[in-house]
Amino acid sequence: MKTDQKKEFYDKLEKKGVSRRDFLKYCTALTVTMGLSHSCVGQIAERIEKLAVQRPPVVWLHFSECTGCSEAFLRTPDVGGIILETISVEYHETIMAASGHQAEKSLHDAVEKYKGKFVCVVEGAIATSYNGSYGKVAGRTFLEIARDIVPKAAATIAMGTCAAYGGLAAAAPNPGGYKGVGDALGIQPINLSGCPTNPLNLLGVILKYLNKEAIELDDYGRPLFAYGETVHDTCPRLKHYEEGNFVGEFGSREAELGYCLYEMGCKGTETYNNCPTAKFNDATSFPIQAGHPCIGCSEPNFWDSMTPFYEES
Ligand code: FSX
Ligand code: F3S
Repeated sequence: MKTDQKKEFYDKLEKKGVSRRDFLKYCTALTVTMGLSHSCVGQIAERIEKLAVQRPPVVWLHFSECTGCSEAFLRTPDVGGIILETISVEYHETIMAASGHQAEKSLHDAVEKYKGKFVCVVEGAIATSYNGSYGKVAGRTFLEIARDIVPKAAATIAMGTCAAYGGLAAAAPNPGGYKGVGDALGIQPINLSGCPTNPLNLLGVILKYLNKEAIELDDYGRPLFAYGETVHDTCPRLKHYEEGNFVGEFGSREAELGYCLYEMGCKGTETYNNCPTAKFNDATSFPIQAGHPCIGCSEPNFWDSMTPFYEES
């Protein structure tokens, strides 16, 4: 990477309030998230710098969801800022200035211009019953839009549990026949489940993909680097659970965090995700650290299988 390009990249980040030091902090978090050793932090930083020159085109589709997955990265100034400097978002309904016919035109133009080259990120579930008539944008059903655009992409990422497995919209009785992108189209996208997805995992997948590294998936289509272990496996409260006495060593991080929440109905033991290490809100915290049991949000059908979230005792 040329020095002036590098400088431009860091200047842009600086304007977004992300210092070089912050950048390296997130490269370290990403390195851990990707299961690499600390000695790889420099390589990860270089890869992101290179990406910032390539800026792969991304077409981001919204179907049935709450936009929480977009919010999770847009509201994290640091990680979100890095993502927005390393990809070129050609179409994204939440952040684009255009609306109506103009927005439709920009979608069409982006797909034609980058046909076979863009990464399609899908957020939200797709209605399949009654020819998909439960969900439409600009007169076309989600199903029609997905069938038209997804095959033209170089790769498809299902962002969030809704896009991966149907999520909330697919909860029983699911009259609209909502499904995840993979099931609705009969393809295998990269499923980044979670309600919402951790933005760091999106960055990790984009890095691996552009580096032409194989992305190993689990049985549910999730990258093993991020979903290879349960939340429980890496939970900072685990010590209490293992010792069975629910008391951490005085002064230890575990003791500060408090007791294991298993008895409170925490689903961390059956939920695969890297929340305890990747964390949310620019690596500030995650549900269990904030004192709430895991509700299993990255598992298929969690709205049906992990509920009720609360019960009167
Ligand atoms: Fe679903 Fe994401 Fe939950 Fe919301 O898009 S995974 S409802 S956080 O926004 O899709
Ligand atoms: Fe979801 Fe559990 Fe992580 S609720 S955000 S998988 S701790």
